[in-house]
Amino acid sequence: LTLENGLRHAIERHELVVLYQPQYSLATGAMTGVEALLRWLPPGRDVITPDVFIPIAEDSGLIVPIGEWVLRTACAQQVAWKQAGLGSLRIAVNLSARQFRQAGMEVMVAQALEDSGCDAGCLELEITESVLMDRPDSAAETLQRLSRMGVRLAIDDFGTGYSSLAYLKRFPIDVLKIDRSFVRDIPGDSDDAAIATAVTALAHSMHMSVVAEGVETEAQRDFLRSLQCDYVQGYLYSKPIAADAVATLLKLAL
Ligand code: G
Ligand code: G
Ligand code: MN
Ligand code: NA
Repeated sequence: LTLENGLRHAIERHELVVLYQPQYSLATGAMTGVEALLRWLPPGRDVITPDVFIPIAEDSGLIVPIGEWVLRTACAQQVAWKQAGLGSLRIAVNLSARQFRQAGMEVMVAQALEDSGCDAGCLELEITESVLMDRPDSAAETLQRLSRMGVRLAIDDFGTGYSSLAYLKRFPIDVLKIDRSFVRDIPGDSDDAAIATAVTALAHSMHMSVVAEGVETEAQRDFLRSLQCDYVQGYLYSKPIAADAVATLLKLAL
């Protein structure tokens, strides 16, 4: 209850911070995008990570205004980097179940894009398999509306949830994110190597891109490159960092 009450005022008290984890193209080595990752900094306390407060935000419904704030913040940041001459990065934003199911959520997304001036094609929304599988018919309709707006759709933590491969055919998904639990032990673990190989091949054969998460070693990166995995993110490249630190990295690469 204490956390919930604190969270209730976190936006207006400026206690929420969006960090950005860079994503790199394995083909070119360039930073092509970032994933927006929320942090909560209550006064006089250590930072609280989303694993702790997202479930509270979800249960209380606070995820709806918080999620909208994250989306608007990330879209505004995308435009700020572009206007600073740092290029047009793709921004990936996580959507929780309740947010995704909120009636008219695609109208909220459209408004956030319009108000910020961010191109729809630069926004990628990350959804987990369980969110899609719970009510597949209404999920399909929401995804179709978002897709028609030009927003890219990614499945987060791919392979870890309950899912059916049939939904990949049915839903307009653009990106599969290989969960870091499958990346951790590649290339040594033959099962994980087989899963990473199969997910990449499946994605490409269905005209989707692949992002590998949790890349921490050069051996993991080299193996993913050999699979022609498209994008990587992880501590080998960068942990989630503040927007100005992203700008610094982009300037170094100019
Ligand atoms: O950044 P970190 O590794 O601590 O994130 C932990 C989890 O919190 C991840 O599963 C991530 O998807 C989720 N998360 C981070 N930021 C957001 C957000 O803005 N909205 C939602 N719904 N989930 C988030
Ligand atoms: O579930 P989702 O993929 O949205 O969560 C991303 C989470 O993974 C974030 O909390 C982020 O801090 C964390 N993360 C990002 N890169 C790495 C990594 O290389 N190793 C580990 N262990 N965690 C990572
Ligand atoms: Mn994610
Ligand atoms: Na993930």
